[in-house]
Amino acid sequence: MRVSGPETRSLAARLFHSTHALEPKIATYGTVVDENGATLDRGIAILSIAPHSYTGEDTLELQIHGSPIVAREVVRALLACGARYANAGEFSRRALLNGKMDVHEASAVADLIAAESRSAARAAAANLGGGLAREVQTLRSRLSTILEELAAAIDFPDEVRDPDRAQLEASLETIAAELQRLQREGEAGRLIREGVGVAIVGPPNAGKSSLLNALLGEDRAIVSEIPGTTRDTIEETIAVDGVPVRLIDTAGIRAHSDRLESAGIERTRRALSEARAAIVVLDGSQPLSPEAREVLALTDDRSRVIFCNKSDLGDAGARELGERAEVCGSVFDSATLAALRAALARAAWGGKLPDLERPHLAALFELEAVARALEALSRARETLRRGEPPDLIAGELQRAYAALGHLTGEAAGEELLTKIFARFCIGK
Ligand SMILES: Nc1nc2c(ncn2[C@@H]2O[C@H](COP(=O)(O)OP(=O)(O)OP(=O)(O)O)[C@@H](O)[C@H]2O)c(=O)[nH]1
Ligand SMILES: [Mg+2]
Repeated sequence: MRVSGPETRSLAARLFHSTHALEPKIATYGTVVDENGATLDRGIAILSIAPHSYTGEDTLELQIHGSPIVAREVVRALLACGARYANAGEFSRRALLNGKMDVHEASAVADLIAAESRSAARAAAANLGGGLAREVQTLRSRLSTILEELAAAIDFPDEVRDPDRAQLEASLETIAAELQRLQREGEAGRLIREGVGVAIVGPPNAGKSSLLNALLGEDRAIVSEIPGTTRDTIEETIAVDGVPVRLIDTAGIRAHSDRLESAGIERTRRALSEARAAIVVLDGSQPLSPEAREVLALTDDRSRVIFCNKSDLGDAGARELGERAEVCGSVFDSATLAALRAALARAAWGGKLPDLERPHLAALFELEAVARALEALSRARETLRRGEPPDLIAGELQRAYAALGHLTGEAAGEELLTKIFARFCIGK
């Protein structure tokens, strides 16, 4: 149990009794009593003195035996002595207000608590120490130096010469390149946290459910030689290179007396709309059926992997597709599955992800701020190339500068803070 705030020490003196006086950061064994001095439990108390604590305030941590009844009694005694319940994320919020962490680190704490996979937890942990704010601050001060030069040229056109345009262009380009790297890493972080949907589509009996089962390593979906086995959409998540991939197995598009069933087309469309990429499973041993052609047409404008299955039975379809078939083989073959995973990673997120061991953009507002800064920078460079006057360039650079302020916390408004801390649970 944690208590934070200026009254912490007097609370500790009232509710925790020990033969040893509480010393900062020393675990001390003693008795937890209620407001009337009645014993509630025996346990450990650790006192931290401002500013050397998580919140930057005096903080008391009580380690008790953990029975819900005893815990409730201790809380009741704390409340009786004037403490109150923390709001969601209030400890981290106070830490932020007391300068113990920046907005970015506070978001990282929320991400770490919410992490659902090891790679997501590791990515969030890379952000815990801060560091991104410093990196962004460096870029910002480079922008501010340029702005000062421009301002001098604008204010004293007779005494100060316009900055060298080629040099200016080069500086802006390096700043933009740095921001683009931050953007790429930030997007990789989002992928790892949030994952992607991948639709498995194709004609009936092509082996879609067999593929889902094979990638999952268990018999989740019913597989049979009767076309139309899968009726409802089945979803399961696997990890590909640390990215959670939500596989969506669909019922195939069926033909009834020469006509393609419209409900099947609709189902496939719906699954595709929820997915970032598709695996088109075709029976590569057979010539392409009208159903196969329909699925190819439906996925033509999407990120997709065309997979010719059942190579053990023949290659009529695979030959017809030629180069377009990215992976040919069988779901029963492990090399085929490895090739499919790699092709899937390429189709869904362009293959290799940047290394996320170091601080990277994580929250949506951070990515948006960088995107805004990049847009303003690109407009500034455009203005520069057109040979427009320095004040127009300065206007755009100011916008880029302001946008980056959201990342260093300077421009973090109340609304943003509320959004960040709303994701926390009580007392974190
Ligand atoms: N020989 C061979 N048979 C396969 C292969 N992949 C799948 N099958 C078989 O093909 C049949 C259909 O497989 P499913 O996975 O049910 O096909 P589906 O695409 O999900 O079919 P629907 O749900 O009916 O749309 C099953 O009998 C599988 O065992 C393969 O690579 N080689
Ligand atoms: Mg199926």
